[in-house]
Amino acid sequence: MPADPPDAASPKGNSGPGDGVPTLEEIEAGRHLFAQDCGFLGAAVGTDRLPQTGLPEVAFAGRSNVGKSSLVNALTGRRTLARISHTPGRTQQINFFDLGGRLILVDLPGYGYARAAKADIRRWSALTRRYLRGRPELARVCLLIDSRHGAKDSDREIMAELDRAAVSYQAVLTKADKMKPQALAAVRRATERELAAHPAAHPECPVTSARTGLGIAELRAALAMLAAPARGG
Ligand SMILES: Nc1nc2c(ncn2[C@@H]2O[C@H](COP(=O)(O)OP(=O)(O)OP(=O)(O)O)[C@@H](O)[C@H]2O)c(=O)[nH]1
Ligand SMILES: [Mg+2]
Repeated sequence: MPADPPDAASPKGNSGPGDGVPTLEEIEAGRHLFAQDCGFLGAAVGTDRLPQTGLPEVAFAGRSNVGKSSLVNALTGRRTLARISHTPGRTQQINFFDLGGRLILVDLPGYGYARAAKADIRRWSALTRRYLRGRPELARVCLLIDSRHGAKDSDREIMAELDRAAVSYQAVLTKADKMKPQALAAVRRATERELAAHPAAHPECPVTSARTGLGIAELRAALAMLAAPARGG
């Protein structure tokens, strides 16, 4: 088996938001944004009206238990902002968080949890799909993928839907602390290869751990590029 190539910067360089390796300025902009106050704005369930903020939104999607709520907490440096659970399917509503009046973080219910009641699955997925399809404010979906498992068919369904809706998305590998470096590099390569076939997907797939903080500063930098400018300069 050939050796894994070193994790070098993308040869394409910074070709767009979230691509390549962030500069120090971008890392600092991300740190600054995510150090702002972050408050719970509200939740949507069932056929609720979705809140209107006029701010760009970044949504965190992925299978149940993949680590969506944990990633929101890690990004904002708060342990208890988004609820974390040992029970898959915990987040059953769309939760909106306001980050410094510049960016809305959206914690979505998970999909693909086999043991959840059918009615629950229908309710979550109808709400989540409605949100993902028809949300002009939605600047980016972070599609979280457990690095131990790689992309599953349920993730592929969501990718296809995001492609159809022309919603910009990027895959983010989670729970990297559970993986050996070589296996992690392999799952990253496989995921990036798969993303290359999806028109609305960013080509790079950052590796993160909410537990160790790996990749969090870089993801903050990528997401800060989507935020509204700070008020008053
Ligand atoms: N080792 C490790 N565990 C993690 C990490 N992120 C999340 N977890 C654990 O994974 C479980 C699920 O995390 P959540 O953040 O609740 O996952 P979720 O995707 O929001 O789950 P649902 O809301 O149920 O869809 C919890 O036990 C977390 O502690 C990580 O980076 N490393
Ligand atoms: Mg959750």
